Amino acid sequence: MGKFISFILRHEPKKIGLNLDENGWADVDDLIQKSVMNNVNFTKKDLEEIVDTNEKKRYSFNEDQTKIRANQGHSISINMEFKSVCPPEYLYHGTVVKFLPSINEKGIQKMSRQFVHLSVDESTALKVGCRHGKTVVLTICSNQIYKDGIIFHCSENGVWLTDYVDIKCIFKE
Ligand code: HQG
Repeated sequence: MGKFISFILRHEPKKIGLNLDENGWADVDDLIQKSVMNNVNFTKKDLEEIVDTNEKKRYSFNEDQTKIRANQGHSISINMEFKSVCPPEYLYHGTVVKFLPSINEKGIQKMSRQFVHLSVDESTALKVGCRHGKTVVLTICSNQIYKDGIIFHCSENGVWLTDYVDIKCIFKE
């Protein structure tokens, strides 16, 4: 169910005929109804449990719990109204060995997502990277990038987001 919600709220709401507003919010009743019509059955209580217990805090309700959205990770174009924030000196990007030649040539790109995703610590980055294969954690000189005028955001669930990381900003010992 978590995977389904993630897919719908981040990538393909149209798959079940759901509309997200410009800030990524879906109407909770509409989401439940359209999911049921597509043979995915859950209740509002199930959604509340997912929002509360998801280990990465991937989703949030609005104040009166009539709307839900993913906190980050979108490939569809929505405006999360993220503020620009000063990042810590270093952030981490978990990737895999097979992507390194391309990253070394082109830098870290957002690929299919709205942003490049960066982690606050190495162990989180390791978990992100291992989804794709043999993991490598890259240390990013985030504060340096910020000083160069590049904007950073931090999502509700603590994932750092930016547009692009140039290879010169990947820390090498
Ligand atoms: C790589 C999960 C070749 C990049 C995670 C990554 C995260 C390049 C892959 C969130 C490249 C994209 C996002 C280049 C970047 N050449 N490969 N120039 N630049 N890449 O899944 O960061 O669990 O879109 O290193 O926890 O892995 O779903 O991004 O390996 O927070 O909540 O291209 O997804 O969140 O992969 O993960 P992804 P990501 P959830």
